[in-house]
Amino acid sequence: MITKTEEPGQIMTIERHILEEQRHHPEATGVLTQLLYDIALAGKVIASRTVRAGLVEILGQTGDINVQGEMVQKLDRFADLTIYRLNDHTGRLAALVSEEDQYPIPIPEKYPCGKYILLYDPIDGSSNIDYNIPVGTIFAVHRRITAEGPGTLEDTLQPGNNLAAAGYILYGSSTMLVYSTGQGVHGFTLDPQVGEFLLSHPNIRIPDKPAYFSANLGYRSRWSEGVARFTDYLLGAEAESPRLSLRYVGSLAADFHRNLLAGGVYYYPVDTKDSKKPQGKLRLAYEAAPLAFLAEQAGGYASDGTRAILEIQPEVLHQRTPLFIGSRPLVEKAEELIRLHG
Ligand code: AHM
Ligand code: MG
Repeated sequence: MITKTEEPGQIMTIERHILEEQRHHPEATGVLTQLLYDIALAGKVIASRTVRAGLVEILGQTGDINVQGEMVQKLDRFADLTIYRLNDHTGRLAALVSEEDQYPIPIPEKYPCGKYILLYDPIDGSSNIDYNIPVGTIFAVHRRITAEGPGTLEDTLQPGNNLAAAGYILYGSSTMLVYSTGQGVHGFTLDPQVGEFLLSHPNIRIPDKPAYFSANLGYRSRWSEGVARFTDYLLGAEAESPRLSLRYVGSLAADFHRNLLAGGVYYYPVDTKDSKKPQGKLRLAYEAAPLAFLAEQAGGYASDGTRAILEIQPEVLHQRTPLFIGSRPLVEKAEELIRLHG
């Protein structure tokens, strides 16, 4: 007779997976495990709302009131509040940083402060919401630098190399959560009937042979000579150019996810004709750095065109950066052409 422990077909929930990851760190206290689980819960709540995103205007006009007694909100505001409310009181965080808030968000005085900092973009690709195109949540977790008390700006301004964990939740044809604590990259798909994220993509590695490239070619005339040459290379201008297909969703999490699984490169360079944004569009702390962490964990690479994203020490909270991310040889090719041509 087969005993229960020998029975094949174990279901790996995200909770169990995070717990097993924790066992690789004997010094771990379980706080990070719980924090990641809180983020997964926020992902489930946000996912349940994304399917109603198109109804917001209609429901809003009818004065629909939600359980907190508030008017129905736009999805990005809802996602931002959901992540905050599931994390402000747990004693695991010293501060939060949201794309939606100018300053670090303190933990209310009535709750204890913890040892982690959570930085997040609640809805990345939010311009896509109105068109029913996938969007994502991107998150980054740092250990605080200061010893105790409320988190400080210094705690929030850390290079990607210090990350304790990072990941994203993709609200697409299914909802996926992909994360890393520095032990590889693991993907989970939300089973809407069970209401749980189940391991569907263990140990993701970027394939050696890339398939796609992703960039907004509408801006091509605004890019530097090096980036223009990189684009020509991807379009097949050189004999040794890879044969790639172009795919650009305009939601970083979605474009990154595709290239992570299929191999490829996403880039959002400096707009040389927009002097107001000398550093491109994407934010270092909660867009570029967490995805760079995942890319490197999956055997890829991320650069600002001259140096590794993970090495950049942020100077201000919402610092922007050019981003080239995905298969290592392609990102290094971009660096080479930028080095040669600017
Ligand atoms: P957001 O966080 O305000 O949504 O902006 C970030 C998004 C990325 O997800 C996406 O890759 C990029 O902006 C698209 O920008 P563009 O429309 O200029 O191509
Ligand atoms: Mg964003």
